[in-house]
Amino acid sequence: MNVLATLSLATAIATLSVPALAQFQKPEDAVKYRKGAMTVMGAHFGRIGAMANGRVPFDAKAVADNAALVETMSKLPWPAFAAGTDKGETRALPEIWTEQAQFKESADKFQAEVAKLAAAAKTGNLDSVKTAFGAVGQTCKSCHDNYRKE
Ligand code: ASC
Repeated sequence: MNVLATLSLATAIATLSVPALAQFQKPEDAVKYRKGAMTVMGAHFGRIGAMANGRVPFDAKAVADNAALVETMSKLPWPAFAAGTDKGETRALPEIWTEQAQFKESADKFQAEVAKLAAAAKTGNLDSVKTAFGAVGQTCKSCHDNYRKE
């Protein structure tokens, strides 16, 4: 095998097989990362909420832009719930690690509803946005109820 092929194979293997925590130097970094991702996501979700709830005038482009950001952000927190990141300044409950399949199912459901919100936002139809916004909010809430300390 030539050098380039060997290198690219090594890179591919490293990307696939490195445990999630290896993406972070220390467990605290993973905690900070996932909190940051949640904060940014919540900020953009909240801007849609302000329009869905009529507190701010509906602006279809702003909704679509914010929904696209929420969709991108929705993919980010999960690898940061790596093994060994249950300590420190976190409200994450131990069930995240003892019920990993259910936790993943909740995260997947959330991401699926966010994708629907982004699709609804592209139509520019306020009623569709309201419905999809509510469905996403339910998935936020159920995961927080089950997996986040008060
Ligand atoms: C938000 C936000 C959450 C969810 C949740 C929905 O805007 O920051 O955590 O909505 O409150 O129930």
